[in-house]
Amino acid sequence: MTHPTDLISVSYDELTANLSKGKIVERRLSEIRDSFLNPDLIDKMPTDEDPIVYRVTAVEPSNGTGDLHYGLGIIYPGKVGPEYFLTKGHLHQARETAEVYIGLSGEGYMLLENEKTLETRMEPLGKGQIVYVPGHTAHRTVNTGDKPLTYFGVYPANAGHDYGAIGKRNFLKVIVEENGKPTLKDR
Ligand code: S6P
Ligand code: ZN
Repeated sequence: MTHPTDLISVSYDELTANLSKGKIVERRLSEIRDSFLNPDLIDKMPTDEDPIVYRVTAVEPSNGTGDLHYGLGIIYPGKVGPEYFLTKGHLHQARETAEVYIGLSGEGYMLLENEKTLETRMEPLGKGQIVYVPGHTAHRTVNTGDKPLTYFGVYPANAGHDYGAIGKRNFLKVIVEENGKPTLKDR
């Protein structure tokens, strides 16, 4: 398998998660309203704006067996009620595929939910932290700080995204601010 040489080397900025190349996906609050515990609170927010909650730039150099894709993400600071800004979250279409995340700047957590045991973990993801997401694990990233959270994630090229399974019922647990601290609670 030959790889396009223009994607062998890419530069990035750890504070903005901007990449010199890649496919950009932006998610605004209105698009992911059902990811939140209380979407009705969005309608009551004192602004007519529809802010960008997060942006991901993905680099997909090749799609052969053994190839890898990666992305840089930025989640802006913000909350809907007590719940911090978050990503939609997904399982991989190829359920057995794992992923490694590396925190680049800011403060946050990953919510990991095993689809078989339904066990949930809340793992720190900020600058200096690495999270291994095993296969069969729904994953969502949450910005619990007051600055953007940026991160790098690398995954097998065949992983794919399955938003449907988790989108239907959402994650079983939420990360909300309680007594000024990020806290894991039942939905
Ligand atoms: C891809 C990887 C990340 C997410 C990104 C946005 O496997 O896990 O690049 O795509 O964090 O989350 P989501 O749930 O909107 O894809
Ligand atoms: Zn993933």
